[in-house]
Amino acid sequence: MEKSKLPDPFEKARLDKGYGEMNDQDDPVTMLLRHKDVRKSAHNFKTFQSGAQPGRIVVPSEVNIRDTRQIPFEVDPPLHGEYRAIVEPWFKRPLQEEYQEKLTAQITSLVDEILNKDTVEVVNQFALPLQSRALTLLLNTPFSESETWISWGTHVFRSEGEALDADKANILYDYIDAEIGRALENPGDDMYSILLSSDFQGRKLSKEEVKGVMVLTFAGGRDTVINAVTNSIAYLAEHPESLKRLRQEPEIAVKAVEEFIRYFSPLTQMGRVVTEDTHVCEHAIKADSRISLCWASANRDASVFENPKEIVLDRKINPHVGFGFSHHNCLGATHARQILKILLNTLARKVKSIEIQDYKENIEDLDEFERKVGYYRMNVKFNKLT
Ligand code: EMZ
Repeated sequence: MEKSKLPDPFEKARLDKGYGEMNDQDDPVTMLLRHKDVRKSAHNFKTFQSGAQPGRIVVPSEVNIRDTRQIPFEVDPPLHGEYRAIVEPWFKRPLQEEYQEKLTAQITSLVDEILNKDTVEVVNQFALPLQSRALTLLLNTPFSESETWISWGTHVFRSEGEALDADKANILYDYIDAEIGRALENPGDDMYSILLSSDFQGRKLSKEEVKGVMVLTFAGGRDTVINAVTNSIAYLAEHPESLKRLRQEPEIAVKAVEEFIRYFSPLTQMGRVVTEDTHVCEHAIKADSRISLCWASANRDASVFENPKEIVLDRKINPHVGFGFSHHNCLGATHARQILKILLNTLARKVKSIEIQDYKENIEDLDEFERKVGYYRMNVKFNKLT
């Protein structure tokens, strides 16, 4: 099998019964596997809520390492929409030309850097710095901050081999508290200052609310972006014809990004807490238990996607749910899409071929299922286009 393949562990269960079950820290999860059920349930915030105890909709649950409610992620409508309206314009800035120019400059310089090396460990020497540096643009903070964030590794709540790491989480909380303190004392045009001065229901956002948005911003787009970048490189290594096609038809990068997000599904699933006894796929679900919307499974649903196991670079119809679905769709998606598009175009312009030397896969243990999400490490050699 190709090394860059991400197999679909859900196929049989999706076809047979439509759901899977996993135990997560004694708070079991019924995973919805079909595209139709995932979308329908994502809409139904009354029965399937996000605004439960902070951390509970995440799988693995973060209730033991987090009290701060992530905003707008862990809030249900109608309040959700009010918060979202405040943060949305800020998260749409990556559409601005000036923003994209800065992002292009960052990515170009990183690609130039790796082209001068013999071997590159893609996760830590490329994807992580790329994500952290780009985050300085999203937060509008000094570039030098990225050094601190890089030192935290690929996930702010997890370490390799450890699903939840409370010590690590505290480093993030302390950092954000300090930054909020700094912004209060000395406001500027960074994201903390902008949020602290935002009007919400006739008052300013509180420190705790701002912290909630910031924790989401640091946590939500980190391992997901890193996995998307690393998986893209693995794919291009094994598909030089795609690299060539992107060079000849740079305009297809927009479609390629969507297809990569569908195929990689960087976030496997997101939970909801059930508010009343109900049924999914003829399976009874009790109030106060958890379900999950399994984006990764929905994105391989053959009743929606032709050849779901293949990457079709310019797939025409692509209603993937890789960025979630409905009102909670990914707030960082605009930023993530720009990063990936610029990355693909930059690699196509500068790289002739990529050779994978060795790697260690990151496999999620979902009880009934095991899912490859990316790599802990991947050593590659980039060959320059001359
Ligand atoms: C949460 C989540 C958001 C969670 C869209 O996903 O991402 C996870 O990586 C974090 O651990 O806290 O932010």
